[in-house]
Amino acid sequence: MSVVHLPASAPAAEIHEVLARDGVLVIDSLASHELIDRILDELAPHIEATPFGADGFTGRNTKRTGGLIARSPASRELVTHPLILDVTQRLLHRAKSFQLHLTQLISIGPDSPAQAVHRDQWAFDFFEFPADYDVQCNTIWAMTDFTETNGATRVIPGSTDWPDDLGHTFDETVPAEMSKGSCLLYTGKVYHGGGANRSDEIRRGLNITYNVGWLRQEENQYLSCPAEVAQTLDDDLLRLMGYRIGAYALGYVDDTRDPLDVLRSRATDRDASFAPR
Ligand SMILES: O=C(O)CCC(=O)C(=O)O
Ligand SMILES: [Fe+2]
Repeated sequence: MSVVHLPASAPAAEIHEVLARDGVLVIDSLASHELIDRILDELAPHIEATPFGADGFTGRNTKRTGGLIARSPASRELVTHPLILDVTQRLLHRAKSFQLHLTQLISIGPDSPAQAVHRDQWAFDFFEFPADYDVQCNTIWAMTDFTETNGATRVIPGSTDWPDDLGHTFDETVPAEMSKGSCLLYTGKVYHGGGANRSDEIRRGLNITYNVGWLRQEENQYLSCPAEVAQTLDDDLLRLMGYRIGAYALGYVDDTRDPLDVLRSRATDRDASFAPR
């Protein structure tokens, strides 16, 4: 089974339908090359300073550069992409809210082996979420072309309802090939993994993921983005980063204050403070 490709003009409902069915798809040419290049320029010194992975899973010849909200103002355009947020809302509709889970530029160097085939929702301590409850919606934006040779993400379309099993292999997967600026969308349940890079170039993918508001975020947004930078961001982005109350009362500050009000040094409207927003 191969990966479905839809054009950037596809409606959110159609994208969600394929995502819910296959667990994965590619939206072609969703971001301009100009935006991708601007993000890579902003990140260049940070990529340089990023250490290689410490184990086989993170990749000993792979760099994972995070903290993008603070480090790359241009990346905020991808984090808040309206079509992606619309599809995410549809996939994670069972929860009251969703939030930014992580931002990570994944640079797979030449001669890297493939990553182990896994589910991203295993990050939640391998908890077996119900088959009809999605907790995560993920993107990988192609910052370079993704080819089978340079390490395009490997996926198993249709594997979302399979039992948890650490033993799936590369042979069961297909490469999600796509052009620079395209976006791979996949759920927390679909089996996948970074591909082997057998080329002489670096494969770069920008992993931006979202999870339901009642689960912990993988990247700590409150410390990855310094408060003085956070104070310059608009409310919608801050709420997406987690400056909000999740579900009924998750994440409040001291006397049940809303975290966004604390950041803005203003009083919380008591009547509205626990209302889902
Ligand atoms: O880099 C990729 O293509 C996929 C990486 C991935 O799945 C992960 O790190 O969880
Ligand atoms: Fe993954």
